Amino acid sequence: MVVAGVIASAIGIVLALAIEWFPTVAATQTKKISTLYDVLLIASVPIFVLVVTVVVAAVIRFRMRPGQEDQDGPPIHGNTRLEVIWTVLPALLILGLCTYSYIVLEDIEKAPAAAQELRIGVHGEQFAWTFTYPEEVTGGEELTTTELVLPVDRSVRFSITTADVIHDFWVPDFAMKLDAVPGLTTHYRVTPTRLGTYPVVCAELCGLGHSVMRSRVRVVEQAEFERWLAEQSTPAVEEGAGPDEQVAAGKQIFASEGCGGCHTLADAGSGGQIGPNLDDVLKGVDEAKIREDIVDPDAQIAAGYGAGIMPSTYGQTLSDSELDALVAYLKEATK
Ligand code: HEC
Ligand SMILES: [Cu+2]
Repeated sequence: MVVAGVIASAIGIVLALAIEWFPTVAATQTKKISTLYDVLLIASVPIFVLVVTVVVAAVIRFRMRPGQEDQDGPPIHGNTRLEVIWTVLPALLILGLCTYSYIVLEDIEKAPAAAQELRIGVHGEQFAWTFTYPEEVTGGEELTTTELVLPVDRSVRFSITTADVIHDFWVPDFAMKLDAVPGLTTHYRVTPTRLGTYPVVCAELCGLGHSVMRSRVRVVEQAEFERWLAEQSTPAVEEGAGPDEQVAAGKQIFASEGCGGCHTLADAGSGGQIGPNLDDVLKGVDEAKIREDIVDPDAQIAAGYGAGIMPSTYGQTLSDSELDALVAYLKEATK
């Protein structure tokens, strides 16, 4: 039994460690959690193997043979030494693993030594995420955007809120997630360590549009982060821009706001199926109506579609001139 158990445990541990349980390691937090997970695997595989080996061996060795139908087993009245062992060993093991988990938890939540931390607001609303960069980060006005951009190797503390129901702010590649709870502000911090673009997911069933409540986080070099911040504060569309410039800017906004994820629009090359096909429904529609559809999507629900799926935040996150540009573009593209 011992030989079989040791061999099976070794095979089990090798297999368990060979599996990639986590997505890309994109933050210091991901690395520590992944190591913790590996340690838990190494501790639990042998126990699983031990229990199964003993059960299988007992079934084979002590099975009833022909002629034993009327016999009873030996009268056993407990074994104190055995009972002490099987209580104390698991208790020590659990205590050890709890302590280690607690140390990891403290470690990944620890504030960085330098006050170099970024503070960013995360706001959930059926069914979109918006991110707020306070004045201390932008160096100018507070910035609200639908795109999360973070500098690499710098700790970020998120303050998570919701406008309506419970959402859950999850970046799988950071291995961190936390509920956005009505009436509360919740927090977690990460230090991204790897350049790239990673999905942001809502991990709490929050209504009809839950599956599309997704965004992206882009981890970039510090210099590019500063460039991006500077770009955001200058309006994408200049005041008094000509019609062609407006249409061009509107096309960019359509792409960067993720409208194409839900809507088909031939000119933008998008094929989203969640909302109406804009090529069909916007033909001949006037600008005021298109604008209302974007700013207040629930005012008039397109036939055959549910209310509250299209985010109702564009009126706040897009400036007036950006909305003008977007409407001008949609008008032009569906002419
Ligand atoms: C999460 C999915 C989703 C996103 C993102 C989204 N929409 Fe919608 N949109 C819908 C749905 C669903 C409807 C139909 C229900 C309604 O009218 O509210 C709709 C309706 C519309 C309509 C009205 C269509 C009609 O039949 O009159 C317009 C115009 C529109 N969206 C434009 C946009 C633009 C522009 C963006 C980007 C700024 C955008 N949508 C982003 C899902 C989405
Ligand atoms: Cu949600």
